[in-house]
Amino acid sequence: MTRCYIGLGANLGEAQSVLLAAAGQLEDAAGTGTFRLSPLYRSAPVDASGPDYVNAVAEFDTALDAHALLSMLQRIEQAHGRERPYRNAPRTLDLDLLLYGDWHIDDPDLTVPHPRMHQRAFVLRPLADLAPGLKLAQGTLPDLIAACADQAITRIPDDPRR
Ligand code: PH2
Ligand code: MG
Ligand code: MG
Repeated sequence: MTRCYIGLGANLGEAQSVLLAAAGQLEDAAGTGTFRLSPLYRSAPVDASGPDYVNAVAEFDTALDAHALLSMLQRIEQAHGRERPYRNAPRTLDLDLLLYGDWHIDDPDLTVPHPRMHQRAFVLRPLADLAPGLKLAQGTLPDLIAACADQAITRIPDDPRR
């Protein structure tokens, strides 16, 4: 089994429910074992425009290899796309493979660790909630988080119903 971290993002009107539904699908697909979802964050778009995003990170152990995991993420993204055909936006949900064990993968369709994760507060903040001691090649999470202090991000209060 390999411990993986998945970045979840959505910026539709119902972004939070989309994201929580996707997290449930990830948990189901992950099967037995640990599954943890970080707190949710609202974040201003980084290198993008449009509404604010809801972001989170999921952690679980998987028996899938990295490419099979990527296919699973794409299937879940597509399922949400198909459920909202009236939207013009091509992407209603973004599931990014951030970390796959300590693997380094540099394939045309998959780069792990995610090449921009160390610069994005919307990844680093929820990742630090789950794994505060984790170190990336670029530095510790607290140091990397301090370096993107200019990015607007707030934690969404926990919903006691979930
Ligand atoms: N995803 C992007 C580009 N910019 N900004 C925020 N705040 N959250 C995201 O998930 C995000 C982004 C491309 O995937
Ligand atoms: Mg992304
Ligand atoms: Mg993506």
